[in-house]
Formats: sequence, structure tokens, C-alpha cells
Amino acid sequence: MNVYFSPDQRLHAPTHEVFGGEMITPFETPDRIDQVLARMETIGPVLAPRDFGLGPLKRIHDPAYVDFLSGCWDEWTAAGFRGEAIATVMPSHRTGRRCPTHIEGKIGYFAFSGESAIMKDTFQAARASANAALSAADAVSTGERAAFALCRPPGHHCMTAQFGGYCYLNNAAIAAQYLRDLGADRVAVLDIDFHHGNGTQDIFYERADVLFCSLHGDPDRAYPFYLGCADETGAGPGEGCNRNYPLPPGTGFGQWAAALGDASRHIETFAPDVLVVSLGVDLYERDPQSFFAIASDDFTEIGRRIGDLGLSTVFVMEGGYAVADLGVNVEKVLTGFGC
Ligand code: SP5
Ligand code: ZN
Repeated sequence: MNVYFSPDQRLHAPTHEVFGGEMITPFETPDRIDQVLARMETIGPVLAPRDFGLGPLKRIHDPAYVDFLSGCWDEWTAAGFRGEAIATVMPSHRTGRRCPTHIEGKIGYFAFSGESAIMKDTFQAARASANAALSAADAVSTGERAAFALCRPPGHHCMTAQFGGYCYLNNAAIAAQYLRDLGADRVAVLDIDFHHGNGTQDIFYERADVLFCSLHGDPDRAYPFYLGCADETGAGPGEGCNRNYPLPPGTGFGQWAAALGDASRHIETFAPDVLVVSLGVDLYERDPQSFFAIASDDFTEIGRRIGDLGLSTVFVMEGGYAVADLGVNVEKVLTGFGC
């Protein structure tokens, strides 16, 4: 299958992440891409994405948010700040719905989580990452069984108007919407990243045309904490079109695969025209952010079971921080899937 990736995706390379009260070297680094690229010979050609412009991004994201991302760095430096742009003050449920003018307030208004930095070329890298997802969607819409968007920065935490969790544009949601706009009646999004895809869930929560299923570490104990419970099943016309599988520490392949089986039944009932897979491999047992017991070899079987759904499939890279094993684990999913 075709692999889509742009060198511009490396341009986002912040040096700081807030973690446990410390400034650490970020988990989410450009060398993650190199580990995956190094294993793509067995998968297919690595192709440059096309530039889709801002239109498809604004089908998912609030135009004011896209403008914020585009101007953030210039406003941050113009305000005299010398570090990378990080949100430290955010609105609570009971405070303002108004976006402040000063960038210190604005960045918090457009953030749901404060660990992730914005730097000079973050928007350019995030756009390139979204273009990879759109290019993969394009390939599948024109008849390919599957394509792999080697997205980075990742996307599934990003809301319509809030970044966080290393995500600045929701690549999977942008691809799903684009597939709808190209004529797919129903799109299913299956999110297997260790973390709940809170952004994707929120974006499609009231929609009946996009089914969202997520398997993840129980948000009672894992990032992003405030969404991802099993009782979040969608709202309004989207009731029943959101399925969460929060899983406890120590979850091994058997328990994880049982949840996938249940999600697969929902996907089959929904009968989508196309499947988007948010492919995080941070569910791996050696991942620094995982509390699952999923072995490297399990990824082949995960890919096979996704392939057994028999759907046209757009794979969109999300998380995965055991950098040395990242490429192997992604390769196993894609070879297990089988094309
Ligand atoms: C796309 C993606 O995977 N984003 C993840 C963002 C979550 N980052 C929060 C870091 C929390 C790390 N927890 C480590 C547990 C140590 N045992
Ligand atoms: Zn993750």
C-alpha cells in the first residue's frame, strides 16, 4: 500500500514538554518518523502528499482556531516571550467563552491540555501531516484497498478548536470528513492508540454518519482523563455511534482482542463505505506511556483482524513512544492487514 509522508512534518520539533512538574525532552519527536520510514520497504512506496490547502482543515476545525495556529508563534514572540509557546492559563467550565486578545490568554483558550508546545513551524508541520492523511484518503477513494498516512504530529486528541496531547490538527477526523465530502455515506473511525481519541469523539459525537470506536487505557487512570468512558455512546442523531472500550492496567492481547471483536460487530452493523484507523502503537507493553501487556508479535494479529473487516482502509499514524520498536510494530500491523 502507498505510504504518505512529507519532510515538512519534521519541522515541528519542540524541545520542551511539561511532565510531572518537570520540563522534559518531548516523547513525541521527529525521529519517530525515521524509525517507521526505515521499515516501509516491505509496505510500499513512500509518496509526497499533495497540498489540499486550508479548506479540508476548516471542515473540521473552527476557522478561528486555524488562524490561531497560523499566527501563534509570531504573536508569542511579539509579546516578548522567549520560550516555546505553552498554555498555562485556560478557561474553566464556569469562566469565559470569550477569546482574549493577548496571546497568553489566547493559547489557553485554544488548548485543552498544557503539555504540548507550539514553535515556529508547528503549523506548517501539522498541515503537512494533515495533507498526508488527506492524500491517503484520496488514494482509497480512487480505488486502493488501503493506504498509510505516516502522520506526525499526531491528531486524535485535537478538538474542533483546542490542541493538546501532541496534536494540533485532527488528521483522522479531517480524512473522515474528506471521505464523506467525496461521497462516502458512512465512515467508521477505529482508534487503537493507547490513549482515548477524545478529539475525534468530540468532533463526531452528535453525528450519525461517522461511527467512532476507541480502545484505550481507562481514562480514570490514563491521559486524557476526562473522556473515554463506556457510557459515552453519542448524542442526538449520533446516539449509538460512539463506542468506548476503556481497559485496565495489565490488559493483554486476549482482553484487548475481545474489545476489538465487540467494536468490529458495531462496525459491521454500521456498514461503512470506508474505515479510518487511528493507528497508535503506544498500546505496546514496552511503551513508556502504556499500561497494557501487548507484545510486539500481537501487532501482526491486530492488523489481520482489522483486515478481516474487509473494508477500504485509511491508516493514520497516531502515538507510539517506544521509538526503537516503533517501525517494527507499525510494519507488523500493516503486513498483518495484508496489502
Ligand atoms: C497522540 C498521543 O499518543 N498523545 C499522548 C499524549 C499523552 N501524553 C501524556 C504523558 C503522560 C505519560 N504517562 C507516562 C506514564 C509513566 N508510567
Ligand atoms: Zn497515544
